[in-house]
Amino acid sequence: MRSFGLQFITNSDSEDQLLSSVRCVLDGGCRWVQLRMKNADVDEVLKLAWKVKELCKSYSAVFIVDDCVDVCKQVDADGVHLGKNDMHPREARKILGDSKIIGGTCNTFDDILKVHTYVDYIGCGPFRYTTTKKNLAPVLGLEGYQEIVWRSRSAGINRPIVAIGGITIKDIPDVLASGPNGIAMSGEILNAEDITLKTQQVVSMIERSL
Ligand code: TZP
Ligand code: MG
Repeated sequence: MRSFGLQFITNSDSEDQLLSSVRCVLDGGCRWVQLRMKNADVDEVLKLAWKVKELCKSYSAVFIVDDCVDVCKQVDADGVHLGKNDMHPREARKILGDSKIIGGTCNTFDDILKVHTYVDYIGCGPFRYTTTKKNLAPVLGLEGYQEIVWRSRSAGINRPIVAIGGITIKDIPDVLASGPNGIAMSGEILNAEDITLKTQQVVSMIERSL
């Protein structure tokens, strides 16, 4: 899988806000969107998934659905992102086949050992404390990434590792220098006064740092 640099993760329960944020990040040059709706039921996720899929398609952006393998299949999204309490990527692979992107959350090297053969990328974090996710695993910091990425590469595991959790634009050079191949972000972008401009800045910072 080629690296898409920035994965934007939605974080809104309001349809208008969510769709507007997706439009803004796409306008700002983000080409990898994850639909994450933690407080919504599956019907709401499905409804929004159709809409976000169309938006992503019009920008040739990759569209990933969080948690819901069925929604991914139903709307023919590009892929699904699975946490440690979701369906195991092995099962998801059976359902979705090889053409879909499967991302898996890992907080430790042992987590990576368990899923790396079934996933296309590894979401690895949290870099630091964030309020965007509940039940956060212990923070990794730069040293955590250095160790996890080094152990993975030494073991011949070459899946892209995407850093996540409390990352700000200023962190990007150091986080990427510590080993990960991409950055997933929510709050830093959504809290900006101008989401499109912030996305442009983040995308260019990632491009300069990779
Ligand atoms: N998984 C680990 S941290 C996180 C998720 C979904 C939240 C990322 O959002 P933010 O606002 O960039 O910390
Ligand atoms: Mg999940």
